[in-house]
Amino acid sequence: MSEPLVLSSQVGAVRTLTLNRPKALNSFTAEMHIELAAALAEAEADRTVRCLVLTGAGRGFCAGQDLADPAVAPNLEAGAKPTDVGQVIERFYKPLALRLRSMPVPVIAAVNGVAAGAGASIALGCDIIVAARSASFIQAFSKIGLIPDAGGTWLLPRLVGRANALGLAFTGDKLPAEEAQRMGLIWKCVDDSAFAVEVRGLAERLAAMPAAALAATRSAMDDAMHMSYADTISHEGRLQSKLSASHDYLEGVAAFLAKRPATFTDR
Ligand code: T3D
Repeated sequence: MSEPLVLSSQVGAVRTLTLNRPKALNSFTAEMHIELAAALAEAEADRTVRCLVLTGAGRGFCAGQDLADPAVAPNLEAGAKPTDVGQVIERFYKPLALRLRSMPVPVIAAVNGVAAGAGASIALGCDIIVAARSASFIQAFSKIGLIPDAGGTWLLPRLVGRANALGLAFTGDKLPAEEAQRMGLIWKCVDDSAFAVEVRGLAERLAAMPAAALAATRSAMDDAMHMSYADTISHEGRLQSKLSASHDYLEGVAAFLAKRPATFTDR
């Protein structure tokens, strides 16, 4: 039997999904998309999961689309019908990016190695990005005549501003993790020797926090990107109304007043 293309494991409340095509730097095939979608649906439905970590097997995080995958690779023969990359985006990358952005729990991208093309976009679409010092981010699209996709053109300027976004996208230069942190593209770059411990510590910490409030924080911040200041304040109020009627708010306040740790359960 062939190995799964996405490995799933859970320790405590932390579910880790590992892209598992290390020989091709975990680049996406249609099959890997299908396995990842199933693993994400499973994690979403499992209430024991309170934090999700997405990472890669071997020396890479994800090198984007597998350019040799017969399902999507361009047919180089003269006169052949062109492959419609837009359809691949709509069928696979859009549902993946949207699902990561709407998970009921925080999502950490643990970028263990190179993240290129759509692999970089998928990492940057996660909530918190932690990268090993040896990792890098490459907007590889320009080198093959494409634009940053899988959310790249939305994410990049918002994360690092237009000047940096266009510089990265036009050149396709390798951005080392340390520089990515300095630029504000990612949350943190950590030494390779400390990477696993750092990711685990952060994931355990987030898993103990009020997941529903964290997921609402993510969506409120995303919504605020296209709302006025005044509308945003009202939107925050509506979300607070909902959250303040929930178990976690009552528990958080009760725990604070009793000077004890809170046990959050909402999702
Ligand atoms: O339909 C669609 O196309 C949808 C569109 C999706 C958007 C995209 O993601 S477009 C961007 C696609 N990705 C790329 O263009 C990146 C291509 N890869 C690279 O530029 C380099 O591999 C890296 C800079 C990421 C890493 O370089 P390096 O020197 O560390 O490793 P390497 O030797 O290039 O790669 C190792 C192996 O992985 C190698 O296989 P081999 O020779 O050992 O058998 C290489 O071919 C393979 N590999 C790396 N990336 C891909 C890949 N195979 C297929 N597709 C890849 N994207």
